[in-house]
Amino acid sequence: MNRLSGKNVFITGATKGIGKSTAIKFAEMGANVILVGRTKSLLEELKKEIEDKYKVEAYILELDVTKGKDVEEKIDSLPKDIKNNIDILVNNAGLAIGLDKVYESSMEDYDRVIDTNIKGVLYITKKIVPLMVERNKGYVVNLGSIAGDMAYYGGAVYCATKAAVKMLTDTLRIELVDTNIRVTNIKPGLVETEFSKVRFKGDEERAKNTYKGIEALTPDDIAEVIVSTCNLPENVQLTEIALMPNHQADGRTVYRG
Ligand code: NDP
Ligand code: 8X3
Repeated sequence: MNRLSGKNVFITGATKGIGKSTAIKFAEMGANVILVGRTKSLLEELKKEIEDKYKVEAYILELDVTKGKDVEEKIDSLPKDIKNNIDILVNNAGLAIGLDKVYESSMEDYDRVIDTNIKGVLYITKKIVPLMVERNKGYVVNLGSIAGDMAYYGGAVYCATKAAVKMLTDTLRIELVDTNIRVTNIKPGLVETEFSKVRFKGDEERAKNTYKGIEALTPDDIAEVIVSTCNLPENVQLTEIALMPNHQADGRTVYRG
């Protein structure tokens, strides 16, 4: 059954990776999408692809989620009937930087990861959830990670931010318990995207090695899980979902053949 046709879905970090695949899968189901990211050209390309292929509406917001004032203003700039009728929010934009020891990482790197993965989620949530509360209707999906459940060498700040996403997500679910709004934390393991290229500041070789010898999850795999979750009957709320490739058992245990 398709419960998503005609819904309006707001997706941060939609220019590539998990966010882009998620936008396409929602559009395939007949949902309109609001695509958020910092790279205008990629947003425009995706909007065109989605509108041409799926005949739904795609809106673009060129937006850095770490800038609270811009978050408010750009969301306010959406057509009123879209802004006031956001059915699904996917807080996906996020990143990790480096794998250095916590006491050897730079303050700039601490700030960038914390600002994007925690404050970005908060700013977007603060702007959109009240609109859902007003309608007593909506779905919030946050991209956590198995990194939020288990620390690993060099992962201090990233793991801490994803543990924070878990707590923010759980708190939101508690605060919305008397509403029809559902809240889910999606916690993937290794997904092959540009995540590692960003983490290793453009070092393609090092990024590739992250996924060497395993069949990593793909952005489409995660998108399928997100879309299927949001398509469940309205009384069903999956609180969190951890998913990993077959040859990954937890944050540290990977079999590379
Ligand atoms: P990608 O690097 O492929 O995509 C990240 C997306 O986030 C891009 O669209 C990027 O767009 C956007 N983004 C980054 N910073 C900002 C910002 N300040 N404002 C707006 N958009 C921003 O990574 P993934 O698709 O892999 O990651 C998506 C999410 O999934 C992240 O939260 C990540 O932590 C999580 N995750 C990823 C896993 C993996 O193994 N890949 C595993 C578990 C969780 P642009 O640069 O154009 O702004
Ligand atoms: C990304 C997964 O294991 O690279 O959240 O931290 S991992």
